[in-house]
Formats: sequence, structure tokens, C-alpha cells
Amino acid sequence: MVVANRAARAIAGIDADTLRAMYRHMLRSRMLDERIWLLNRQGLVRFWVSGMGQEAIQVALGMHVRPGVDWVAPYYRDLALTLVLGMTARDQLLAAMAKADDPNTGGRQMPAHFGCRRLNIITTGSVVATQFIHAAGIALASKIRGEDAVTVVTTGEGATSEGDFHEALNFAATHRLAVVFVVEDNGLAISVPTSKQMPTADVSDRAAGYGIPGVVVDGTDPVASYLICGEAVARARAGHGPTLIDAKVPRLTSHSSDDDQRRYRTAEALAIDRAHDCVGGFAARLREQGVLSARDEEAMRAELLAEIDLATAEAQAAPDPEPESVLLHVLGDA
Ligand SMILES: Cc1ncc(C[n+]2csc(CCOP(=O)(O)OP(=O)(O)O)c2C)c(N)n1
Repeated sequence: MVVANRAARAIAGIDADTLRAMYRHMLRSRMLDERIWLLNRQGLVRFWVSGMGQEAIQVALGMHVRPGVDWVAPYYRDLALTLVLGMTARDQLLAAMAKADDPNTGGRQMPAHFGCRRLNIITTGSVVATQFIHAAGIALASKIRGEDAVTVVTTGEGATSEGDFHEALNFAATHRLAVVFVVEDNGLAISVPTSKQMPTADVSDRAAGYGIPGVVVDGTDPVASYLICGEAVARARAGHGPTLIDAKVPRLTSHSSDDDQRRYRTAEALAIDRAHDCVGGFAARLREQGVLSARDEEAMRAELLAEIDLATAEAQAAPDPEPESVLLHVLGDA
């Protein structure tokens, strides 16, 4: 990769190499997400739930996690987060195409239900909010074992209306567990706006009820998100307990590949979200600050495209699971 400006300034104490790495992670996720969407439209991926618009907070969070040491309970929009942790484009495409070598579950999970034993990414449940309980339990286990592992758990804001969220917050706060709760708040649960989910403006208002810090961050700003996530992870690791982060993000696509948001959102609302696209916004900011040149970006795009093209070809050529193995991991391994 060509890096034109080594002497570029840091932003908010984050050095230029880290800023470029953040942008590369965001762009990689966006380009892969777009590819998977196309494969869905070609009938090669049967379903997709996109993370487009939510990459900045996911990358910022992932960069503070020690892969394979800390624990991650993700939700279905966390393509960027799981890529930062070490899942590859090929891993993601094998899963999306339900191939036998899918590292999540060998082709048994829905697309976007991430999981990777090697990286301590626990498999994603389709039932929203169950991940909070898993996260609190894992963090309790880490505490009992005397380990300094931090557990991060992510969610949309809609899932915080479930009882599991409140139980997990209460338990983690009471036992000062090393959990970071990150809400990727895109303002919609499928078609239901936040105003119909909760009477408070921000999910982070809930934190006061459990005696833990609750913070709002612009989840499209990778710099602000990186600083906030860093504080929360450090706090958890130091034994000071959980933090609830409410990251405001847009939702750039329909809820999933199976609905059309133009049926339930106005053209103005869609335009506002598009104007808050973190990938384009961060590229412009890095260019202004002299951190990323046009040549850097071009080289980055070419390199990522080659990676994604190769991963697509490999995943397409990979074998499907054997039909006889259909009950494996369902009713036991016999
Ligand atoms: C317990 C449960 N209820 C309902 C659903 C159906 N469902 C799947 S995603 C979703 C919306 C969740 O919205 P939010 O938590 O805001 O996340 P977002 O999709 O907006 O990122 C719903 C209702 C489900 N999977 N599980």
C-alpha cells in the first residue's frame, strides 16, 4: 500500500498510522458488505443484514479488543467488528454462502450470524438480546478465573427493550463485571422508530438506574468512538465494572435484504442518513488533515478489491455441506 504522508498530524492524540488503519478497516467492511449485497441479488447469498453506516463505532471498538483473549458477543450488523478482530473476507463469504468450511457453524447459521472460536467471538443468536446474558455470564467466568479479559457486547437500540438487557446490566453492574455494552443506535428496529421503543432520548439514560456510566457518542465519528471505547475497555479491564455506550449511527440500507425501507421511511429521512455516512466522511477528514492522500486511497481500494474478488471466487468454489451432515450440531454430534 502507498502511504504518502508519514509526517501527517495525529488527530486527538491518535497517530496517523492508526487513523489510516481505522479507515482501511471501515472501507474493507463497506466494500465486502456491498459485495455480499450484490451476491444476494444474484441469488448466491440467501439473506443479508447490512452494517453499512455503522462501521466507525465497530472499528473503534474492535481496535481495543485483544482477539482470542477478550470475548465478543456481537450482533448481526457487526461485519466491521468481526473483520477487525481477524475474521477474513473469505470467512465471511463462506458463512454468507452457507458453505461447509464456514468457520461460524459449517453453513448452519443464517448469514450475518457471526462466530469464531479462535477469536472468542461467540455465535450470534437470532433471538435478539440473548447476547447480553451470555456476555454477563462470560464476564463472571473471567472474574472467577482471575483473568483480565474484557467482554464486549453489541446490540441495536430496539433489542434494549428486552428484559435480557436490563437483567444483564443489573447483574454486570452489581458484580462489577468487565463488560462493555455498546448500543449501535440507528433509530429503527426494522420499521419501528426509537420514540416507540422508549420514553427517554438515549439508551444510555438507562445506565443511571444500574449505577454505571452511560455515554452518548457520535458512532459515525471514528475518532470520538475510539476514545470513548478505549476508556470503557480500560475501565472494565481495571476492575471498575461496565459502561453503557450509546453510539448514534445511521442505517444506510433497509433492515435486511428482504424489505424495502422506502415503504416505511420518508425520502428526507433517507437523505439525512446518507449525509452521515461515516466512510466518506472519514476519508474527507483524513484528506483535509493530510493523513490520507488520493493515491493512498486508490491503492487501498485496489488492494481490498483484489482481496474481496479472490475471497468471492474461493467461497463460490467451496463445497456445500454434505446433505448427510444436516443433523450435526443440532441434536448432538453422533
Ligand atoms: C426476541 C426477538 N424479537 C423479535 C425479533 C425479530 N427482529 C429481528 S431484528 C429486529 C429489530 C431489532 O432492532 P434493533 O435492536 O434496533 O437493531 P437494528 O436491526 O436496528 O440494528 C427484530 C424485531 C427477534 N429476532 N428476536
